Amino acid sequence: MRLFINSGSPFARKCRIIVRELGLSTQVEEVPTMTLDSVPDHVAVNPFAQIPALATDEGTFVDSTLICEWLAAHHGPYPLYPQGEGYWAARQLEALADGILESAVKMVIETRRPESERSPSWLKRWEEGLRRGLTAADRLCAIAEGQPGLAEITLAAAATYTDFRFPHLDWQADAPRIVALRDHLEKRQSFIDTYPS
Ligand SMILES: N[C@@H](CCC(=O)N[C@@H](CS)C(=O)NCC(=O)O)C(=O)O
Repeated sequence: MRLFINSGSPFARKCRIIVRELGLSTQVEEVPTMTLDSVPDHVAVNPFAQIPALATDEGTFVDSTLICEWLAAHHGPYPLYPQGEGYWAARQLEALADGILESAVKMVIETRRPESERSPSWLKRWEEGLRRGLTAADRLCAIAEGQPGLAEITLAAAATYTDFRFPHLDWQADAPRIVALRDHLEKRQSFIDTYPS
């Protein structure tokens, strides 16, 4: 299998963590990819020239959550979500965590534009959304022992990515449970191996 990634991408990191938690590192070749180059090999797998993208003998997949679900279904079992009672709360937490990531990634893209093309009002809107997302996710967040679910993985990756790109945001006092979850999960080998750079 080939997984198109880059070492900073938090969406790719979700998949890279699942690959490691599943013990699939030797079966998944990580292909470092410059998305803006729209390399034909990459675009053939992801028409949007985004990462992550997964090529397998059974087909190609875009979208980090779908890729994690496919890997867990075909190379698991892996407890991506709790069964029963906790399922919808976990999916809601995951959606909030993905929303935090989307806000942060949009801010990164905007700050990379030439200054004359940047929109301070959109940057402000995305930063406000990111802050509200962290506060909302903090209310649902808890630490569980054992292999982490996809909601917890995504939220911890979102917290680390926010600090990696925007160390000045100073959000931690508003989301202490997320800080504790992040500090707990970043000690796992799968997280250490994929720390953004
Ligand atoms: N919903 C997608 C989002 C993927 C995404 O936004 N990837 C970013 C990198 S973190 C990307 O490829 N950006 C380059 C671009 O959009 O051109 C997922 O979950 O995989």
